[in-house]
Amino acid sequence: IHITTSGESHGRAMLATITGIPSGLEIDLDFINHELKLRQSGFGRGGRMKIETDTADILTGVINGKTTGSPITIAVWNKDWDNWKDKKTEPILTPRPGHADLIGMYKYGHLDDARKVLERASARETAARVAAGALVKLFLRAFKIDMFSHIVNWGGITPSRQTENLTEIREISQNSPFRWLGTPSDDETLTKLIEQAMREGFTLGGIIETIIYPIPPMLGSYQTAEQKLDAQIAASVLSIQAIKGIEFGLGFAYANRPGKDAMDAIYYGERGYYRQTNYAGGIEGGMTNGNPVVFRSVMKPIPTQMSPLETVHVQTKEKALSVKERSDVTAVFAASIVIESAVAPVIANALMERYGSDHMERILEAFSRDPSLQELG
Ligand code: EPS
Repeated sequence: IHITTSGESHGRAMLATITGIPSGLEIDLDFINHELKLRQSGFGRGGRMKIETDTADILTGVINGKTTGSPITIAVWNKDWDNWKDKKTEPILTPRPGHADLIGMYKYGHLDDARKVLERASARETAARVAAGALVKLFLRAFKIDMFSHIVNWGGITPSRQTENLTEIREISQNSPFRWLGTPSDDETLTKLIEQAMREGFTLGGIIETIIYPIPPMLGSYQTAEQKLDAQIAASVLSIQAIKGIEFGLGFAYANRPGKDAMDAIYYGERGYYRQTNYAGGIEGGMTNGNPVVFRSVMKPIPTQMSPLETVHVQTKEKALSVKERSDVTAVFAASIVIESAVAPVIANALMERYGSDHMERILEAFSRDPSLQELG
């Protein structure tokens, strides 16, 4: 599966072209649209989210509700296009720190206006990624592979409720307005912080934990650098706007432990091999080991600030303040959906490498015949 997106934030549409989806996959459009809706959710989004109601318009590759094996094109039409198509915009000559503006202007020869850079660099692009990623999630669902994310740090606030129980984490976080384990009092603290950010013109980032479970073992490989599943997941997550880091399992906390307390001891019982811990975050040697795949991604605060930052006017080279653009105050909730969408094709590709890639029925059949799946638990 390969996904390419195209489109500008205020252009006609955000598009995704998806190649490599096998034939015979049933398309659940409601699911895709629900994912798009989730991407638009969360307290702290900007005015644009009031304009858009993102939905997926599948233009190619699906006939009678099923994929044909041909390239799929999805359009998410920008409603805001109507407001922008005849708009005369002032050139942007004061690049925003933290954004692609300055380097993009030089790289692509847009020294007359950063708008040509920011229209594409904008996180609006993630609408197309989520449409495509949701379709890939449907593929994963056919193999009972599931994933969800929850926020473990939002603007420096960590939810006071903690649990290791995945069912509990899922239930609480997926029903929380902040997609976290926060108590009502945590929700209130965070609401106040976001309101303060709105008032004072600053932005907020956070940390998102993603859990992929159930997930079969043996996805990925230690054979080559490209096949290592953790490396592929990291690459996909780091390709998302504003994501600056990722850690698997114990992650950076590995540094504080002796090796004897940092590996997941192996046991064998009635249901095959099992572990009592999951420090590895479900991946050993670049391969899934059957335990939940767990990783955390950090999102920096959105660089567009309503309280402008110091910058330089690219023509006069004089000190200036960065341009104020309508934006979100915080989009950590949205990022959690985007992360899942970015990772879904990585998992799907690893699965198809093992079980085939042409036709759903044949892939499902090869999957159900794999004898080692039982042993590995
Ligand atoms: C976004 C739409 C954009 C931004 C945001 C993401 O809408 P507009 O530019 O029209 O306000 O709100 O983009 C950014 C945060 C960014 O840094 O570019 C969306 O649909 O997610």
